[in-house]
Amino acid sequence: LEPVRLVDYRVPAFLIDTVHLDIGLDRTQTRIVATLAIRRNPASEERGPLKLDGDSLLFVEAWLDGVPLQTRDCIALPQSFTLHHVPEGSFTLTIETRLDPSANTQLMGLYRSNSAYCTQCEAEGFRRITYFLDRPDVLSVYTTRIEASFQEAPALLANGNKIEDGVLNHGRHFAVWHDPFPKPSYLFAMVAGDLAVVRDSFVTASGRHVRLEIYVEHGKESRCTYAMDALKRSMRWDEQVFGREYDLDIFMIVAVSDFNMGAMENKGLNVFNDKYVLALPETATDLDYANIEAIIAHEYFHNWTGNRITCRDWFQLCLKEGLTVFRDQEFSSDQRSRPVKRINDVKTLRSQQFSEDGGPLAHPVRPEIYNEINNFYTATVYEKGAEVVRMLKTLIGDEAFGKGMDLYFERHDGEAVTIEDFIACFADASGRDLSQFMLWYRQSGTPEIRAEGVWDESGGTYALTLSQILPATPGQPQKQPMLFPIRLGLVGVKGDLPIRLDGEHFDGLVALTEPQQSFLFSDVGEKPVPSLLRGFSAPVKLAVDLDEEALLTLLRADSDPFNRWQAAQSYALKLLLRLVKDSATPIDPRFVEAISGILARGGDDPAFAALSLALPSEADIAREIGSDVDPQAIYGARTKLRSTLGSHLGAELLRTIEMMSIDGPYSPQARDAGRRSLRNVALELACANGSKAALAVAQAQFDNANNMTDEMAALNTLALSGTAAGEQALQGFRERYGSDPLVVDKWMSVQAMLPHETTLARVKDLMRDSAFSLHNPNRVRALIGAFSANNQTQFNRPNGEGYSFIADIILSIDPKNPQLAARLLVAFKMWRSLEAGRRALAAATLRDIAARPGLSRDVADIVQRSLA
Ligand code: HT7
Ligand code: ZN
Repeated sequence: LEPVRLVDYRVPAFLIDTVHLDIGLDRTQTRIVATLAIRRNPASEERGPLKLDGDSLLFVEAWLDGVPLQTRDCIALPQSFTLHHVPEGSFTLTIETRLDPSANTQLMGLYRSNSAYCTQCEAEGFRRITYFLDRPDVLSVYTTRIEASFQEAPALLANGNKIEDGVLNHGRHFAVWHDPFPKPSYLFAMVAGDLAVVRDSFVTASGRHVRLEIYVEHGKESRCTYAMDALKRSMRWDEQVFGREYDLDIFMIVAVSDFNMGAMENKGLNVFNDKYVLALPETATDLDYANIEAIIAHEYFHNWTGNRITCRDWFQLCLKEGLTVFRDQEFSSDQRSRPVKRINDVKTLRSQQFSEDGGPLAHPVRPEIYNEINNFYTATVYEKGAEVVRMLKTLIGDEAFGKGMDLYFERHDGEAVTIEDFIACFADASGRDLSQFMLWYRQSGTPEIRAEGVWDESGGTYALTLSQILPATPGQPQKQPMLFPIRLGLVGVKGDLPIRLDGEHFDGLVALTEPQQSFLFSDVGEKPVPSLLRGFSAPVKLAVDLDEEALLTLLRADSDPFNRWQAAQSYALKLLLRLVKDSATPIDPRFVEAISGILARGGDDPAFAALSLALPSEADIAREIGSDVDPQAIYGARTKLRSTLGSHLGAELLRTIEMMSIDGPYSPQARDAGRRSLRNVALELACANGSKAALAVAQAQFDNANNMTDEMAALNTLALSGTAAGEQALQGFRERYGSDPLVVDKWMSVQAMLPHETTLARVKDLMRDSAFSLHNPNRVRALIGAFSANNQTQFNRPNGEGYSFIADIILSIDPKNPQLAARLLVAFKMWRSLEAGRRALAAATLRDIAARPGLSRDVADIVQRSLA
């Protein structure tokens, strides 16, 4: 593999000012004629030939300023096009290529999904459509003419505004779209097909009328209501909170069923995985609704953070992704409950990103080297990237952050920029030196913050010492001390103590910049419990020795909701770690009492109570243990604790289930979703000891639910029970929803995640189900991905069967869809932390994959880094 390095970045030797694409659609013989207005880049010193990128292209013919090129003038290969003698000044180069969209199984470039044609160009898919300078710092104005059979594709869509359409001979028709905003090729999109459309409109703050259109398969129109509503709320929120208005006359979303990721922010024409558009109460869960809201917002917000201001090169991916995740998190926090959203985001960060950062695939938020860019759409770039933006806001304050964002939009609109350009706006807006902060973009690994406090009763002071430990990560054995915003307070029995720092009013925030630093708090009249890292103010592991009593104080009296939740988690984790070591450890009655207290107060904030009741996951426990992990022992410990809670709190759990029931029609709003989440966490705990009464409640819920959230929760609980009723419920569900792929996906996932000995055989059986296909990423992720990423005991079966099963699937998917195969392989990211037997089997499996000839670059890159 030939790596690409940040240090090798050079400005492009040529610029392409305009692109005219003429696309003649045909299932197997699509004709592309691209006319590019090209000139040398005055900022470049290179004087050589023009070399355009290509990927598996079939060249037909080329013209220079309208004159056909001869074979001696240029070389056209599948992977590149070179023009030897470049004219002075501007010139037009026209190139014709042929494509077979129906043979495109990679889902990059122009491909077919169901009966529609669609494109995916990020990161390097445009070069699979035509030869181009396929890099994000080449910005061009695009005009796209699409021609197709009217019967096959009545809808012809591309970026920008439609400027012309018309009917042609032989049942064909055409449309011409013009996008006035210069953009990189990765934001190009075209869709054509026989699709239904749902229309609405939006009036911007300055009074401009924007047409809104969502395109879906016929018959799915009624499932778009929530997505359309989320879109309008996103548009308004971006105006109100970031001062950003939409800029074209039309905004379109197309839902397709074959898609490698969640969605794509193409200018004016977002393409979505249909899973993140389609929702009805009877087909989508509360989580689906929340995801739809967040992803619709995320892609819409890219219009400014990503499209109007884009990345100079792919190393800067977090410039658009980290910032846009931060923006979508803020949006969801404003639409729903801020503390609940924060807790959920931190749960995701810890489970996805901390595990990545602690293993062989660790990389900085802004990587400096890559083999395959598609493998860098990671939790580190997205989720840790968002945390870095959040820390920036915490450090410089809301006002300076707002000014910095305004400056960014003002200074860089229409440009392709770097993280340095972004951070300079905040340094200028705040007057702060942010050079140490930049290390967050350069140093990989999850820092550990150790905290020790000493209370001096006689002087009423509390000395807090914080130190930072920066673990070695691949390619980074040594690190420089980083800057951490640490929000904190000191908590007494009745709540936060009004303390001072160095004799001054304390605003709740300290900055840790040295390897070790001490802070002296005064006015501390009672023995305090430190509440550190409030709101999870930095993406770190916090090591602080708090005993059970201290955790109970935080649980009861901390003013910070995040740390109240964290106290419950830390308490449970302590208990679980002891149980993993010794399964005979008795369950601490104070913990059971604390859980009972959470249940009793559950009605005050059900969503928060649900989060506090949910025990740390098996993966959370594994991460905490860190090495020589035995997934079966973890499962045993967690099962014992759940079952004990179920036995001790049975009556209270049943009461909560009853209290949280909702009369009336389903609403996806946070209030009702919170009640359902508490009810369903309680249901799961109540059934954990096999209680007949609780299982009967689950059965009734399964039979009578008026929404998919409750139905799925009941199905999951029944299936987990391993009873005949569970099997019957699974069968009944399949019969009820057999023709709805997105619902059948849920049914597959529930079964793939069962921690039962029989699950691997069940998954193999399900692969033979008529609804399953190895060609569709959603189906693969629902069954195979759920098994490898979310079934700790069965994927990590002690005899290695889980590993070899997944390896075989990866190898069979790789030739068709390398991106999908590479993502499945990431399931092995924690292999080094397993106990010796499983570790050896996982390593052997990875070595076996690595030795196969003809691996894609995507899979070869992940497997090599995993083994390094
Ligand atoms: N910016 C989008 C990334 C994306 C993508 C990347 C590689 C291959 C396929 C892809 N589909 C979408 C999604 C986003 O972050 O908004
Ligand atoms: Zn994004």
